[in-house]
Amino acid sequence: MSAVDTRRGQREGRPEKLVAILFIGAIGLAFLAGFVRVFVLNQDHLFAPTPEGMVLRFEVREVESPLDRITVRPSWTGEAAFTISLPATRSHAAEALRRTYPDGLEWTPAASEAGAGDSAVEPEPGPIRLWPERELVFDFDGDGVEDRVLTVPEVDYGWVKVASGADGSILYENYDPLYYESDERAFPLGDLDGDGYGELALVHPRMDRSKFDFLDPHAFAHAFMDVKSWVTVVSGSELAPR
Ligand SMILES: [Ca+2]
Ligand SMILES: [Ca+2]
Repeated sequence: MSAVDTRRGQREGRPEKLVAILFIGAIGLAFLAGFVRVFVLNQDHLFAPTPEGMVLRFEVREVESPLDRITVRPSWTGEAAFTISLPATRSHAAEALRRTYPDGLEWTPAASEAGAGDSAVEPEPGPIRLWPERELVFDFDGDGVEDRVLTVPEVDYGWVKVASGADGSILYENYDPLYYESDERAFPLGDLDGDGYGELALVHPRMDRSKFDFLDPHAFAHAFMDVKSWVTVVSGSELAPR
């Protein structure tokens, strides 16, 4: 074979090589895109939530079991404050975070407030947990008529919707992806600051799934990222037409 034939043969082989390189490159890009989608873009639940009308946001520890419930309730005595109750888990005692509204500062309640009716560990942990009924009505839009938080099965898991008591229209909705097992996401707080518009606490529980479920597509990211929960407070005053 002459030197000319060899060069021609090399030139004829180039298109096949190019196709093979492009093919492998396309597979690589597809894999990268899939990786980005599953492990980066699909991890938005690991970042701090920003529900519409948000006034306050608190970072709290992750939940450790589907039975763990984060609850929020307003001051018994009518102060502009509320209590976030975090459940007892294997590694944490139950705790209560008390905060003022709208400043979000630490709140030390009066003795009457901190009495028997205000257990920081409500409900007591035990084999059977009885959770207090949530108050589901409050005047969110300030029209003088009590509005209602819809619950499962009226809405799907993960959704919070507030229906107007006046005409049944949906005044507010918020969705949080179901990376936890509780449907109790919304806790009306009444009108904490007395401006006529109701406040609503939303819980955003997060669980580190890498500890028990490696088949879950999020478990991989959870193993490398710090999983936290959040509690936010939204106000009807932030949503009212101005
Ligand atoms: Ca209303
Ligand atoms: Ca208010």
